[in-house]
Amino acid sequence: MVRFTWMMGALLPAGSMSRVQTLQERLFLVDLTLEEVQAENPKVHRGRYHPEECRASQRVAILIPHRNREKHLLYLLKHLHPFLQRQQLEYGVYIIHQENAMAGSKKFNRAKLLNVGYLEALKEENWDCFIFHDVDLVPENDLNLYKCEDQPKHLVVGRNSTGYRLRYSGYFGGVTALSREQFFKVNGFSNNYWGWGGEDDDLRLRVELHKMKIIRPLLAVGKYTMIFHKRDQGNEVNIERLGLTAYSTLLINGPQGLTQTREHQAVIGVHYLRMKLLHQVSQVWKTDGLSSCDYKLLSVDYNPLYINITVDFWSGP
Ligand code: UD2
Ligand code: MN
Repeated sequence: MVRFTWMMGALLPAGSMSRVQTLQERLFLVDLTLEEVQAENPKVHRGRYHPEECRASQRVAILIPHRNREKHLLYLLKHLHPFLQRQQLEYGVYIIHQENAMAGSKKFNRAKLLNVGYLEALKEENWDCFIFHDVDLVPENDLNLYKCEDQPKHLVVGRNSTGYRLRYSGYFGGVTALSREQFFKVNGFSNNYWGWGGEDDDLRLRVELHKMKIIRPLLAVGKYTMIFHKRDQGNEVNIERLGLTAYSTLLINGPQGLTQTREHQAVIGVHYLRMKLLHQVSQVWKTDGLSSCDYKLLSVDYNPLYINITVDFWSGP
């Protein structure tokens, strides 16, 4: 049984105390247990739910990449299940967990895990829509629909930790919704992004290359609370992807400087990144993605509130 002893104050983002406080208090109860969340969601079986009183318009798979974030997962499950049920969705929640048994594969690979989630989930059900979902992002508005549209959708317009603003115009991180066909068309994510950063921009470029247009809900609708966290071990900034400016900062200030100004680095690196990646993506998207996603499937476990897929990867830094 997992018990949490977080101080509430540590979870509260500065500048938005009163409104977020209510939400955080409701969501992030310090003594919450998985058993309690299960008891609150009796209609979810083996990670899946379908509405009884109507037929859902889409079958939606929620894919959550995961390693060492059990607390966040618990809080997300608590909030997401009732949220999805209020939207009368037919859905399944998949956790894709990265194990590190094999030598040389210690770095986290969010994008590759999400490719695995897509491939494995389709073995169980012909899901219409896929939601690629960070474990630490909690949607604040029920009108933010977890379903796919005729164009790829970016659902995180703003989050508490960045002042509820879109970080930059091409931003495509956090939570995205692509139909089975849209994701297949772009050959999924690249498998080559080890560590933090870049994989979301790469997916955006794939989408744009295929003449699709990213859509977003209104800012008031696309609001999220990100549960406070520091950078994980094994998910250090992926320097190659950050671009020249960020790299020179690294040379001047050392890795510590880069870590401390992560958000800023991501923004200044993005122009260089855009050109560099666009150039590469147009050449490699066909051979780097779903079609080349090799992994070792260690287990598929059915928990009451989610399906847990554990994988290990052969290569990586
Ligand atoms: C941003 C993006 C995220 C991704 C990342 C760069 C937002 C809201 N999110 O997240 O989508 O593009 O930058 O890679 O902008 N994770 C683990 N264990 C780890 C490391 C990561 O479970 O050790 C998972 C987890 O689901 C987490 C996600 O990967 O939410 C993204 O990692 P992060 O939360 O550390 O990075 P963050 O918040 O900067
Ligand atoms: Mn995060």
